[in-house]
Amino acid sequence: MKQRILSGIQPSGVLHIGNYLGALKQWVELQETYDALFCIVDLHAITVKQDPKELRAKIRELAKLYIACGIGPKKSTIFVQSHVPAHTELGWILNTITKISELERMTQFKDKAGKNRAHVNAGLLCYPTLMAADILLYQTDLVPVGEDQTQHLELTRTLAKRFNTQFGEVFRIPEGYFPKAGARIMALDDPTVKMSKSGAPANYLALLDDEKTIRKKVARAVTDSGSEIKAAHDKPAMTNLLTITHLLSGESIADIEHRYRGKGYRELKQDLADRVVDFLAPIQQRTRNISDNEIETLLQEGAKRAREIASQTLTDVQRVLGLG
Ligand code: ATP
Ligand code: LTN
Repeated sequence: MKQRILSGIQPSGVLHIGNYLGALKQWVELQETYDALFCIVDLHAITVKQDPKELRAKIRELAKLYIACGIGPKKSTIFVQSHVPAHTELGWILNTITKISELERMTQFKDKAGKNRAHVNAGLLCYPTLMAADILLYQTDLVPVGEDQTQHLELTRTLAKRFNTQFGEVFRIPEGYFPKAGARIMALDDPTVKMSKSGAPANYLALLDDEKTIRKKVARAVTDSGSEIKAAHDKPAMTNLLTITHLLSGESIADIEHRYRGKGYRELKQDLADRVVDFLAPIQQRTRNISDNEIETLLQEGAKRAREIASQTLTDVQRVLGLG
């Protein structure tokens, strides 16, 4: 039996190169050796306000992007979270063994909720228990995600162990899988914060940005003081641009630094823009070539397989709890 991986991305905002390098790139590699499930986590996306029409379109667009980036519809199962009701049911059950203090401690919650907690919706607080349900329903071995998800994954493991201890061994304890480089791509306009879908357009390179936009964004990316092209702690902007170059080219950072010795930021940026444009062109082409019908069929089939696996775990959960 193959081991299983599962991961998900929210259909909110636009997919960016950080999502690709931090998560999707690993999914494409791991699907070759694992039983792979990739989810479009729409119920997570509605923890912030979404326009219904736009959300529907974003869900389909994200499914197309998964495939365009290399997820094989025959190799992997692609599905929409809300098409499998077991996620919300297990999410609810996990809420009952989760402490409010554990949820309030999550940095993603603290970042998104801000200071004025009284008006924050409860879904934002319970976001991690739904994510834990996504993972645990499928008896997942490995969860390939970016570094920002470390804390959520640790909570998932804690809840799985807690449940198993209190009610009996139902859940497999999942491990996180983080890329060696690229687990935290930084924003172009501020290299001290992570590149984010919900940020301002200048902060990210979207997978669907056109050539002109990419060139403009890369040219305007913040740089460090000084002029040396070198990855270092006190050079967060250069480290970020060099990391992206390294991941798109396969060339080591040391070799890239060597190649740019005596050259300026402008040259590095121009080359990087060329590389990003060349990398994204086929992805954009493939996205356009996938029809809406193909996606509908694929998502229906994906949901069917996901429901089958999820219902087995949910039945076990209900049984040990005295439900059902
Ligand atoms: P938002 O800013 O709206 O929270 P996001 O850009 O963080 O969105 P998600 O849907 O939350 O995107 O994340 C999808 C996947 O991409 C996750 O595995 C996450 O860890 C990864 N990821 C997100 N941002 C980055 C980043 N800057 N660098 C590396 N990986 C990232
Ligand atoms: N919380 C994640 C998205 C997410 C996820 C998951 C990732 C929801 N469910 C299950 C891996 C496995 C995020 O915000 N990036």
